Amino acid sequence: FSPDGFDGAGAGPLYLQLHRRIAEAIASSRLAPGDSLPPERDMAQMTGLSRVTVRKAVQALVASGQLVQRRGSGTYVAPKVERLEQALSLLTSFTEDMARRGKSVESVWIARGLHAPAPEEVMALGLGAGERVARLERVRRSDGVPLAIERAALSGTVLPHPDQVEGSLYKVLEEKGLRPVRAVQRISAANLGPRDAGLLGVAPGVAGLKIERVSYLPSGRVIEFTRSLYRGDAYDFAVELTLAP
Ligand code: 16G
Repeated sequence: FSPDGFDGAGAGPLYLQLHRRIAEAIASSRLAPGDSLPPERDMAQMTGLSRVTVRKAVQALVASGQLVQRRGSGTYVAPKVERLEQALSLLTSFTEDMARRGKSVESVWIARGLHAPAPEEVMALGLGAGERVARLERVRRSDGVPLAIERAALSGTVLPHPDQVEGSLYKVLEEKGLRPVRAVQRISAANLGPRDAGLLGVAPGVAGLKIERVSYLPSGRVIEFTRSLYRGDAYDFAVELTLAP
């Protein structure tokens, strides 16, 4: 972070010049995942730029997921995402998947509540007239890294208190004797919009995987309609194929 080379004239806004420098340091591993950045005040002093300019550069790198900020402890180079291979043919929950890998699970709730259903929720869940929908919206993280945004919808009759779901949804369903036994899943490509990208700590516009899961009870009744966005840089979905008859 030397003061050399910042060009007030031709090379674009100063904050973008600093942004580029930090991004290059990360790309070339001069700054490694987990390394901490000097405090804003020190960076301003080292570069001869104003604190406002330094803050703007750092915030842009936080928004694109290259840096992470922890309240009270500073700014760090974001942890490297290790790609996960996920079997596509097994009906498991996020909690079970991570437990099997020996990884932690954290969920950051975005919203939880009962609502008047959207037409597609009425269709997917087969809701009756006047029946409400329980929506659970959360960012699923593992070992501190955000991996997916999940927006689950269930019948409000099945889940009258969505605000009481804390950890695993499938565990709650299992306790009610409503664990799904079959599901149909659809995966498609999606570029992440600014809001979803921000929630996943990646740059807006990068590739994500949109996954829709409709899960069924042994009776054939639909229990869950979940729309998720998984990070494209974190997941490989794998399935075994057999010869077509
Ligand atoms: C999985 C499912 C999701 C389900 C969740 C329950 C996909 C794409 N989605 O992430 O439909 O609601 O598990 O997880 O696999 P939980 O029991 O940990 O809450």
